[in-house]
Amino acid sequence: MPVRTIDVRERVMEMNDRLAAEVRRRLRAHGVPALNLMSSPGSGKTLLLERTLAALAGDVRIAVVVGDLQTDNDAARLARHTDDLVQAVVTGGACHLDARQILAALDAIDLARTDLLVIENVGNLVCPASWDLGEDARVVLFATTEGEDKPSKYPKMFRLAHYVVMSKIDLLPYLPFDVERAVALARGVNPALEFFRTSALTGEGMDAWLDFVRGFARRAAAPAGARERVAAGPSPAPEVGISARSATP
Ligand SMILES: Nc1nc2c(ncn2[C@@H]2O[C@H](COP(=O)(O)OP(=O)(O)OP(=O)(O)O)[C@@H](O)[C@H]2O)c(=O)[nH]1
Ligand SMILES: [Mg+2]
Repeated sequence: MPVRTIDVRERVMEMNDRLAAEVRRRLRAHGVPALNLMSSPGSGKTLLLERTLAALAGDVRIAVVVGDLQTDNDAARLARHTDDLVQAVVTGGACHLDARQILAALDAIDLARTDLLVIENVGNLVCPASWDLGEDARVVLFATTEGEDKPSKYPKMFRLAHYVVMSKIDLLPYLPFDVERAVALARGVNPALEFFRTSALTGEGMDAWLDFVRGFARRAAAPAGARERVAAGPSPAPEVGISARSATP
């Protein structure tokens, strides 16, 4: 009997691409841009988001979808800082969010009164890179506690990102972390990357990040033609409309 081989992974990724396109279509229909926040576990995604929600309350209406392996701890932390919706996705062990989960979360979000969607992905520097969620731009947090070499060790995450938030800079006096080398290694992987340097704890560098978030929400709400050009921010996005299939590890 002939053996038929089915590339399951390929099909799963194709399906994700289709669902991500649907997420993108729905968000664009409402002029809502989306950021996908990714990093290793504990790099500071939730604290950065907590501070961002608190600082921009009453200014930018931010809806949040947050993925967690097992708990809704992060969703509970974030919900304390916003009246807008925080949608928790417990992935049950999966190491990344996928577009189907974002699409389901959108059903519970009032997009007509949302200026910006921020997705906090599952803490992982590998899996989330391969999954297009329908975002306009990808932000990777890169904590000073992680060592400068992370862009070289996990190049795909940095290659497909648009922005890097170098987090926990308040710890620099205590760490053998060379910021310039870290930036150079990241730019070696992706020369188009733009950097922020923040401490969500002390507030250092947060103004530039908050200006960016404010601007990202506003510019992307511009009329369709302009939106296409600006949704990914001030610099040309390396790969807008990231294809999950072309991004397999
Ligand atoms: N010193 C310092 N600590 C920080 C900073 N940002 C976050 N932290 C701390 O780092 C730890 C992890 O922060 P989280 O915001 O939970 O990190 P996360 O990336 O959301 O973690 P996961 O969702 O588990 O992947 C917490 O104890 C934070 O208080 C910072 O700028 N400086
Ligand atoms: Mg978190």
